[in-house]
Amino acid sequence: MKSNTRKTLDEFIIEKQEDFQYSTGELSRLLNSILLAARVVSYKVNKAGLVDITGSVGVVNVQGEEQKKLDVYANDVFIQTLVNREIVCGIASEENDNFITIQGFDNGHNNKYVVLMDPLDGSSNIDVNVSVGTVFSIYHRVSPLGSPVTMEDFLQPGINQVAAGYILYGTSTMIVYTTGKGVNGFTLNPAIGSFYLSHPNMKYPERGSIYSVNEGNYVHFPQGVKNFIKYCQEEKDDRPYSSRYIGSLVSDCHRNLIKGGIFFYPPTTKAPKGKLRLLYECNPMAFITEQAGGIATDGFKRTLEIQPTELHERTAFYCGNSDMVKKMMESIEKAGDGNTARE
Ligand code: AHM
Ligand code: MG
Repeated sequence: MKSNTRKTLDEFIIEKQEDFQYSTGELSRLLNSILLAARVVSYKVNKAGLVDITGSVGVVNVQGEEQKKLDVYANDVFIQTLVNREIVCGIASEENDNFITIQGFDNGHNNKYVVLMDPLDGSSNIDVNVSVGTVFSIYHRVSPLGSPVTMEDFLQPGINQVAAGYILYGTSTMIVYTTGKGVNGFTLNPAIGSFYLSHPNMKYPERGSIYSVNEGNYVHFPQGVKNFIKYCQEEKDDRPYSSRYIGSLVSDCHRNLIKGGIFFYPPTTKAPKGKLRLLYECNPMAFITEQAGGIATDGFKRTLEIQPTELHERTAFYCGNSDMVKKMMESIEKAGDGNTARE
């Protein structure tokens, strides 16, 4: 009998086919397309520093080739892979102002799914050799099959996600995803190009002991958030907790999922609604967080229940171990100054 850790992602997807809500194989093929693009991006990320991928867009290098920032490159790779395979009817990306409409092979609009993604999150970390990630979200379209996608297909609350995941380009490349039946993580063997099940059924530890926030923004945080940080630093019971912040959402959340902790990006004066994007970053992370037994909220409301009103909408975001997120919410409520940044 094969051990779990030897199972490839392809084998896992085939085995779990019946878990997929609309089990025609289309979602499996879509996930496989995302994996293909992830392998290409992973290869390129690993060569950062060796090739001209940290330069600015529009600059022509000595070979007469256009230099591309890695986030633009990743955006192109994911979009082209999905467009070429005609597997989705629309894509919205953090890198693009508007969503893209994709016609199927028959020139119709008969694909069921839309993908929303941040192709390379935390890309400023690339120049200093720190982990970055891709975050993606998959929804069933709400507009009728056969017609071009509409804004309503993309502005769905996160609760409607059919699948979501992230790819972490770290010391190894991993994909962690959910289809609403738990969370599983797979690690890429770069020599073979296959992802292997390395983290089955991921769950937050019972208690968290890490808090992750950009504390440089402390003076601008709502009072409840400040009080929570002070609570984490207090010498009492199992505290003080450890502060860990990479500044790369995928890496910070991934570490907290494994070790137990809370990640938060509250509103600041510079970003009064928070910095992170509801559709591309928070919703997929919230889906994974909940599936792993954690909580994701804007401070008051479950992230997955927020009704988006625009593609690039931002939100305050608190996610991680349920004990820690509950404590944060209590602290925000007790302070009574809402979720607003301080001047
Ligand atoms: P980006 O989408 O422009 O890369 O920004 C998102 C990133 C997240 O990965 C991370 O959590 C956050 O920005 C860090 O922001 P800050 O540098 O303000 O702490
Ligand atoms: Mg981002």
